[in-house]
Amino acid sequence: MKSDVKKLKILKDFSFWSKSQILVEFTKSIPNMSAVRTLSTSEFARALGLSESSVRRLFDTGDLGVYRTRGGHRRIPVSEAIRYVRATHANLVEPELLGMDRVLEQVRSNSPIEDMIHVLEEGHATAVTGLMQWLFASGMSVAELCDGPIAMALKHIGERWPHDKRAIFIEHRATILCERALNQLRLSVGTPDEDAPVAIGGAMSGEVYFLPTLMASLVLQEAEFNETNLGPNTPLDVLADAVIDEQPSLLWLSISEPLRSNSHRAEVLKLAEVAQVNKTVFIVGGRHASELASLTMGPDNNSNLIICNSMVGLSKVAMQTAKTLATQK
Ligand code: B12
Repeated sequence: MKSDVKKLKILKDFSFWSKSQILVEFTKSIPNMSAVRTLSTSEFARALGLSESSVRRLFDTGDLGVYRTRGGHRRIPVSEAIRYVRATHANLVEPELLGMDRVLEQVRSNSPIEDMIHVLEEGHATAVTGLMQWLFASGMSVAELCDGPIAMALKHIGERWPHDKRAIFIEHRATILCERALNQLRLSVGTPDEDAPVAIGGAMSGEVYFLPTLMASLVLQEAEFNETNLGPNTPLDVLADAVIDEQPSLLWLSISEPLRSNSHRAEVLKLAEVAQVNKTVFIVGGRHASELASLTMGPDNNSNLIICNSMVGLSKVAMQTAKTLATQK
């Protein structure tokens, strides 16, 4: 396993920020650098098997984001190192320097889902974060990571030990560990331009599940939207007002709990109407989103309301929306 990790090669090609953007984004996205795990020039060089002079050239050209300590030393946040590895298809010679040592100790199989189940059940925060970063650095998109290893592992955890009171402890802990790791991953995804299209979303009143809407926000960040996640338990009229006030290009709603009544459905329909009037693409997903299917059929068909069951689907809709907006400019 260890040698597989060491030979890690990035599989896919992705476009990333311009060089100058990287430097600007850095300081914007990391307000307190002392709280962020960083690498020295020599550690980064060792991690990627480069010479220190090559790394210094990357600083000079702006290909690698860096900041200086008060003492004038250059430091590279781990999130930036991961972004660089993913963007350039670089080999990771010493992944442990990027905090992936816990992953090497923890993972047992060649299946990301099995590995995710293992680290979540064990409850090791650094291993969960390390595994997600490793999969992301290997070329998996945030959407694929969410639909695949994370959602599948949580599904498995939810089905295990139905009559064991420890199951609730493990479920709560796994959810919190995923939240923490996804927020950590956010730093490697990067911040879209200020004039990027806007997306707003959340989950409606009564919803406890916070991961689905957090995932949606991260997927939209990856699709280069300026996203605002209002989280679970958001009244639908707050979302409607947000559509009117903020004029987002895309609105998302996650429905993980059964819709309790027809009035609940009617509220979503009202929101869909507000979205349509404001030319906002409205995308609804989640385990119980299909209960809205009747709204998208029949004479009241609202063409702006899309029901979709995956983060990969959300990503596709977001990219299509961005493309359409670009042609309208
Ligand atoms: C973690 C968890 C909890 C935690 C929640 C912590 C929190 N605050 O978030 C706690 C322990 C509190 C909890 C409580 C309960 N839970 Co629970 N829980 C889970 C678990 C294990 C994971 C949920 C999760 O976050 N999954 C990750 C998300 C991202 O996956 P997802 O919801 O499938 O979303 C995917 C798609 O739907 C889609 N998607 C989602 N949103 C959106 C939005 C858009 C726009 C798009 C495009 C796509 C999209 O993409 C996602 C990624 O692929 C699930 C198991 C499972 N199958 O998911 C059980 C599960 C949902 N829980 C269940 C149950 C029964 C309960 C309780 C009733 C238990 C009890 N007896 O008290 C309570 C009810 C709480 C409530 N008030 O509703 C059942 C539900 C069964 C059913 N018929 O619906 C499940 C399925 C477990 C099981 N197999 O029985 N739970």
